[in-house]
Amino acid sequence: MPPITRRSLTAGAAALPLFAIRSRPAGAAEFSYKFANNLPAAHPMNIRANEGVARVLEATGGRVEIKVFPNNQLGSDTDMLSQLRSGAVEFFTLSGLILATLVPPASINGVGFAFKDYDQVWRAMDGKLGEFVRGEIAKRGLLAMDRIWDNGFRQMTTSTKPIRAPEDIRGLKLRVPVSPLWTSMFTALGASPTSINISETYSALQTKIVDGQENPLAVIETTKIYEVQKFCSMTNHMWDGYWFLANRRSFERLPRDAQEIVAREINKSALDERADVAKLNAELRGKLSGNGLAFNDTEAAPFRDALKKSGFYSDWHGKYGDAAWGVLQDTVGGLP
Ligand code: X2X
Repeated sequence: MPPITRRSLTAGAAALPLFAIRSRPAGAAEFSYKFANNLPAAHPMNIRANEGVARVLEATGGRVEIKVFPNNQLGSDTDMLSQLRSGAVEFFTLSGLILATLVPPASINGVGFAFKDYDQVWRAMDGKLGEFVRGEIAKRGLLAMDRIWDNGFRQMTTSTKPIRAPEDIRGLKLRVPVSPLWTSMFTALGASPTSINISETYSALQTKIVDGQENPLAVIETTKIYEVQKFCSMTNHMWDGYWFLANRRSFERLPRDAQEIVAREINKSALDERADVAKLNAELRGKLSGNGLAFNDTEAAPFRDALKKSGFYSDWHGKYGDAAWGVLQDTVGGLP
């Protein structure tokens, strides 16, 4: 019998698949993936995502574990998008408007004053417009789950004055997310927009680097932005949603049945989250008033006219092209 050496032991172990399987610590998942996002743990996105990943763990018999990293724990949106592309995180939710820094057509749902209500939003995003954008995302090595998650209709807040009409936006030092469409739209309205990730927005407002920002009420509440703002003007100036993105290589490494389970459960959570956010955005006005924000309503028409006069719609129509613009108009009707 040959002497037992380290070498023969290792070779023997490698030949025994059972040994390899057993070498996983007891209870550890075969795939341990990360989902990173920019919203506080209390936002419905994280609450529903936590439920979704628990269902994935259960339905895969413990093989697929997805850990949720909320609240920019892994960095800003800009950082997390790089991490997603390199595979350092496997999943990440990002606004289509910010994703447009990589996939330009993905900002199309943010065209100012395009959507009238949620009925139009879901018809477009669960229909042809969403399908078009997901196709564009797929061309860049990323995968988007079918159901987009709700961020919401966006409202403007400031520490200086209410926004009642387009003139009130002129000269306003406004935080916008890092995204060409946002910068273009608020430049067209005469503001001085500064691109700042959400992770830095509270302190930028607190230290008066900027005087205002714009977000759905559910974000204004969960990020506590209301603590450093005085006015909230209900402009509903665009609808914004989060694509649930996967690094394609990481996703395709999962066995087929696990891929299907992940997609099914994440898409289910998206629908749950949509219901929560719509409800919250409808209820929060009362709560935030109680916290000291002064609310006012606005009419869309003068803002739309101001954007039209500045050439905003014709510029972006040109950038997206007739085909994509036509798909948007199929749901929302004629744009200016
Ligand atoms: O950065 C923002 O304002 C936020 C949280 O709404 C997005 O992710 C686009």
